[in-house]
Amino acid sequence: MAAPKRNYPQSNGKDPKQQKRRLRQLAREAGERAYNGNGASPNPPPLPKEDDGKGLGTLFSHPYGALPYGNIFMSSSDAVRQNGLGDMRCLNDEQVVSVLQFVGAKDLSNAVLSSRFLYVTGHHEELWRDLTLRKFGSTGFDFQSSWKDTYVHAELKGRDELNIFCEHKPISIDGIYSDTFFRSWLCRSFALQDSWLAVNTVCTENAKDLTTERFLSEYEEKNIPVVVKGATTFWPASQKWDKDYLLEQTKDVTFRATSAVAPLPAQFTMESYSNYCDSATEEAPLYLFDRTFAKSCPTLLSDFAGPLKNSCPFFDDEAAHGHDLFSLLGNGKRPDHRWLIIGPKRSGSSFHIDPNCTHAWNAPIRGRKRWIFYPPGVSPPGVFPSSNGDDVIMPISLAEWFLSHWNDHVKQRSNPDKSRRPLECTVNPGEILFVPHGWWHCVLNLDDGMSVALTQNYVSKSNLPDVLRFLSKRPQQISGCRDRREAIQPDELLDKFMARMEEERPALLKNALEESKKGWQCAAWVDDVAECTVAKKEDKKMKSSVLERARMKSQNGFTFAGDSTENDSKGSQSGFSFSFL
Ligand SMILES: O=C(O)CCC(=O)C(=O)O
Ligand SMILES: [Fe+2]
Repeated sequence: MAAPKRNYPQSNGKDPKQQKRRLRQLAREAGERAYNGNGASPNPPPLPKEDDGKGLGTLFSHPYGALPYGNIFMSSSDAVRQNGLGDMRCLNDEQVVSVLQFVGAKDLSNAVLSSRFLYVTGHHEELWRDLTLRKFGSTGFDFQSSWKDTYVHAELKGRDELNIFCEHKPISIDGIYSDTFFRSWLCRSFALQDSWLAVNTVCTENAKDLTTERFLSEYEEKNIPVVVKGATTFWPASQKWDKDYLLEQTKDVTFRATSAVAPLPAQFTMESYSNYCDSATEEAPLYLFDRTFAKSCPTLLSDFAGPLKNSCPFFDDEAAHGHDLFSLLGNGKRPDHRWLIIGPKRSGSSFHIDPNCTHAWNAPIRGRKRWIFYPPGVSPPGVFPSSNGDDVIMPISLAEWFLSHWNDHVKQRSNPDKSRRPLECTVNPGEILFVPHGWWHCVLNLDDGMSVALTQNYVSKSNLPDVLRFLSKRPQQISGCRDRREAIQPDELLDKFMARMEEERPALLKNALEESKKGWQCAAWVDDVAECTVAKKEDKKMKSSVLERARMKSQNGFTFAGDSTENDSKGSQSGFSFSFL
């Protein structure tokens, strides 16, 4: 395993002997710290710093001391890596992490003791998250302040050793130059920039001034988003849903949370998920997207379902204007349509189009949400739908999208063709957002603690022609029913829906079928694949490099959006396959 002798750059002018002495000293100190108590460092890394007074904090240094690779040129050596990896040094850092993904908890714990570089690599949060989810994901676990502690805690549960369990404290190591570790850290701890929140181009209305007629004619029929202010302020949900209430109402219930980059979903109690939201820092946090809460926690449903009819009559499920036509299929049989969404700061939904050609509303109850919309048929930067629309590739996390595609996004704001410009807004508790069908959107949760929201998807008169066309032309993209036996399956959905419409709303059906024959009314879907905007020449070069990256990431455990195991619901965080075309 001995590394070959090499001359390392001496750019900082330090004496190599002195350097060696320093490293030996460091190793001795690290050994002493490990011996003296669970690896606790006498010099813990800097604590999170609130830098702008608005609660949008920055964690500014990597807890294990990793620096971007470029810093190596200011250093005298990369011996920490070379010596620490031995024969594995020919692998790049992502590959080293991939190798460690095959290692069990015991071996990983031993690996972290074998060198400073493996100490840092072996504490990569995602490795311990995956071990935890594989072993305890389906039975549940109490989230501690890190995934490693969570694993150890779950493993020791019920055993005497739990009494001597103490929190792991990272040791900051000199000489770790790694874009892999630094980028991942940046993506979980970046400060939310003021400029990301500065532009608000989505229309707004006051609930008291917005009649159903105006909502339908000015927004739903034109298929444009709108934020309705003061719409949910008096919902019992808005008044009551603090942490204690949610814990009380959800006792004995577990919720599923997923992340497109995690190998498996996790079952959380609300208490454990709340702890997770308070302390987890991950690039793509597990997002609680629960479609069963109305059944498992009926009080939560009653805290908004009735009041919605009064405060937002245009979203009333039973309104005469034919809102929520899928309800004719019957509860349980219809595709999933209602979700409780909870996540920590920086969690959210990567770019997607909502399922089955539906419209939606989304109401944040606790915590603000930042929304970015791209019009139907205009792919957001960094997002590549396949030409048949079955798959959507967004090989990076939501965090990395903000960090790396922001400038492209800003350019799109001044696209000479106004109809291709994105729209954006921050939605606050008390407000409700209309999400029209076919629009791409991504959502970032902005505030500390648990962000809690409700969302419901629907088919109404305005999108019925497109929905009928979608069910007939894109059956492979139908979602929200495949993993539930009682639900109507994709091959029957169109027939059963038309039959129920024929019984209950024959005139509406007749009209919609006529319209539907004329073609798609929303540019998100076209019949001729050649017309697909993403196939345009200028996108091609970019697309192939992104595909290559996505391929590499998928080998390293990242998923293609279309590969999501959650191909069947709205909420798999960045694993969306909701379709285009
Ligand atoms: O993360 C969120 O709150 C947004 C979810 C979403 O995309 C939706 O409700 O359509
Ligand atoms: Fe959505």
